[in-house]
Amino acid sequence: MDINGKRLMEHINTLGKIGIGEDGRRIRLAASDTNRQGRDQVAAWMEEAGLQVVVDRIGNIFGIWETPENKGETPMMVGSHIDTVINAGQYDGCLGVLAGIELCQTLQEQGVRPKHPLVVGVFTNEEGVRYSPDMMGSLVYAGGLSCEEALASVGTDGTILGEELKRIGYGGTVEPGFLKPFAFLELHIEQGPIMDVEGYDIGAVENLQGIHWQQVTIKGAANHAGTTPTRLRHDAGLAAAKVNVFCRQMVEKSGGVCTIGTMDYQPNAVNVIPSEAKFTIDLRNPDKARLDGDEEILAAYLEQLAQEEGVEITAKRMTCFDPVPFDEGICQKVEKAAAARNLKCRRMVSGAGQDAQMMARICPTAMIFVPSVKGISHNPAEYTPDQACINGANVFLDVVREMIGA
Ligand code: HGY
Ligand code: MN
Ligand code: MN
Repeated sequence: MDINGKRLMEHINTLGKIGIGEDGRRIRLAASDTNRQGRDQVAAWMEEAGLQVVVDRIGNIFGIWETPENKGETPMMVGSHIDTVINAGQYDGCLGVLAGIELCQTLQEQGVRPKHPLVVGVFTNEEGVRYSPDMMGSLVYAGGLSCEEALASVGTDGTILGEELKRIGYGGTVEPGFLKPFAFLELHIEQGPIMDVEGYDIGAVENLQGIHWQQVTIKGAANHAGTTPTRLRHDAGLAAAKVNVFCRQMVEKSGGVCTIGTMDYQPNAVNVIPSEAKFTIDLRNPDKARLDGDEEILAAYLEQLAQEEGVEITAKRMTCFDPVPFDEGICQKVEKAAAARNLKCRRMVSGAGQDAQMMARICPTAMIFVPSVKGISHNPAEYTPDQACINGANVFLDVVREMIGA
């Protein structure tokens, strides 16, 4: 049995068009108007596939396929996210959601009556670009963050998530966690270069690296760019640049990765020494001890730097997620299904944060990766060939069929 590859790719390409602005950038930030358009489209496809659509209080959407024969049995859940970063690709998250709906459609068309219900989840704010932390909807669902706290989170634009969800019509009533699945499986693009470079079709994802986000504020002294001698400067911008270079040298030793993806200078004028630099540090490592070690090394460096540059440095924790091991049994099912289809499969570690890492808190969980060409992601050049998406969705179908007794 195969999924309907043509239909899946049509859905991916249609959803991919939603949220492209005049400047050609694809942006569907959590709870924004373009996110609503994407949500409406996915909910419509869920209804077309005969799924019961339910929205919980943090705006997670669930498409439930239950039959008279399996009603009341514990469900399996699949799914991912459709919110994006800024100037995003079209496969990140969307493949997992749309392939989940495709599985339900294919199984129904083939007259299959599974022993367990199948639920397709679309989690709110996986990217964490507008509201922090990332993987928020699945974290709340898994009980790792209170719904009230999440709804009260303030966005980078000063909006309140709960109000935005209501405004776009996705402030649901059902309590997050209302369904306890016996397993969760997420199909996702690798977003890194390994599978493409090494020529693998399928990744059986066995764990996911730890992620620490923090916001750092450096306060120096604004002064004239021309008249202030170097030795008398308290340049917040220079200090921020030193932090970036230090972090790169630090992670080269620890085998982690570090990204300073946002930077806000004040007063941000060409001829004024920056009085303030506010930025985020995204630190990741598959090894918890090394990740925690880097955090300590960085904290000590910030203290030393404040002395050296005569600036004030404060750091505020945004997220702290440990590495997550996935379910060995499900990984073996993925490998077996790939082999049966003569697809080259290898074990993978997820470099990216995923909704699956949160669902692993409440049930046996794993992921299936498909290659990203040149490893490009969080970038409009993100690309996975149609056949690679279809291969992944077919392996996804085989594993889910085995697990729900279809
Ligand atoms: O940050 C991440 O790794 C994910 O894309 N939210
Ligand atoms: Mn993703
Ligand atoms: Mn992403």
